[in-house]
Amino acid sequence: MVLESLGNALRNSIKRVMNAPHIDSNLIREVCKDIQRALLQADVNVKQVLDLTKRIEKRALTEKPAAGMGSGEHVVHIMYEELSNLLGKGRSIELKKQKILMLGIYGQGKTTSCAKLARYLQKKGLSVGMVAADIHRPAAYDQLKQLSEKVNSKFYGDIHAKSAIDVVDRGLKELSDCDVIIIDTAGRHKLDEELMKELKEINDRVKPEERILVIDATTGQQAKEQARAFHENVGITGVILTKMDGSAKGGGALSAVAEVGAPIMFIGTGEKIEDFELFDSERFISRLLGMGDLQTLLERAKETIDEKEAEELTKKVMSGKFTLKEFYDELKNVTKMGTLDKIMELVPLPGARIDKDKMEDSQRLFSKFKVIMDSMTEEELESPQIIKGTRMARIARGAGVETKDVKELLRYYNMSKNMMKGMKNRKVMRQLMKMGLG
Ligand SMILES: Nc1nc2c(ncn2[C@@H]2O[C@H](COP(=O)(O)OP(=O)(O)OP(=O)(O)O)[C@@H](O)[C@H]2O)c(=O)[nH]1
Ligand SMILES: [Mg+2]
Repeated sequence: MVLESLGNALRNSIKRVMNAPHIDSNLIREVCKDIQRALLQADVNVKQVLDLTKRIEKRALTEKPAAGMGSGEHVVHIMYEELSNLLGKGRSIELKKQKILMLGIYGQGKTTSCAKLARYLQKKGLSVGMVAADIHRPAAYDQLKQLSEKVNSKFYGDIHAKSAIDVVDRGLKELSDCDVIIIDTAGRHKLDEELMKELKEINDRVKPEERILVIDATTGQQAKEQARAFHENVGITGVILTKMDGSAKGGGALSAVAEVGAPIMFIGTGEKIEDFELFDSERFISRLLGMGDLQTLLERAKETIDEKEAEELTKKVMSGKFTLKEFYDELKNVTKMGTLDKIMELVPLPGARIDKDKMEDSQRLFSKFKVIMDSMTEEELESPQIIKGTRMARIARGAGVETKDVKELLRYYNMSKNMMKGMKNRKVMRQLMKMGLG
């Protein structure tokens, strides 16, 4: 994976902190130096690295650990938070009628990402059309056209067009019945004034809700400057990080993301259309730093910090709000945190016994449920009772499963819902909330 060696180096720093008999300012300074070196080697921008490590050092030296947290855990938690700040929280794209402009320099994966995004939105129930506004490279038209056939989306392009603006104008008219229109643009270099001008014109004409910058994770230091140029010209609303499956250092792309301050929306993890994931910063950093200890630590930190939040959630669920969305969050947390066995000890979920072998089956089953829920619309997640007949068939098709699997998911959901309703013991409830079951 991209950022592999950065991850290794950071994991070593964590080990060092966690294994130290006691934490003093010398150790903190040394560890900050280690982190600095690791980030610089990974190609993260120098100024950002210095700012980041200075903040970690300052906080580690001055902030007191939360109650119940050891001083080693406290320092690691600060590291985690500061790295998260560098990457931002991420944001998922809204499922609504809109126009999306895709931009970025040459060969970053714009055209491929157009198709990946189209497929994602279609699975959510939106109709999508794509416009080939890259008129500078003749093959770009064919590439997008073929991809649109592959994902079954509408397409507009004109192989003989002389102006990108004309293509966009006509494309918007042709595809006006689509919910979402994705506009693929030509790859450009930030110094290419002509192409930047064209992009600004397209942006002024289309007034797209989203202007998504596509950044290849293998781009080095120059990624930051390029990202800034796009941001100054059109204002970036989100980022897709591509080629995360490679073995590049990746820090250049992270610097670019921090530079424009726009949230990462998706990551591309391969050349195939389905190699596309929603960006989840907590999961991403956990993966980078190694799960295990970190996950336990984060849960503990959450327990102390999120008491209030847990209280809110408890109220919400106690008042009967438990739609598929809450169920989804529950499954996400369960599978992410590996707390399934703990939950099983507390809640006898029917069909999933504490048996170790069965546990793996449950994990697999829950992963399948997540894929199925990814194929649902917001409306269906909010009001699962409307999922019948053709809706059910569409969801099953989108998720590549059979309708009986969708039915099984709904059965589990209903069981959980009844269980939640029946649960009157606040204490157990609170405990469950903390573990993410709600
Ligand atoms: N491994 C990997 N390859 C990718 C990914 N995304 C795109 N690619 C590959 O990167 C190459 C360039 O992708 P394109 O989508 O054509 O890039 P582009 O930004 O549209 O390129 P231009 O239009 O020439 O500027 C292709 O070979 C893609 O298959 C990814 O997430 N992982
Ligand atoms: Mg392209």
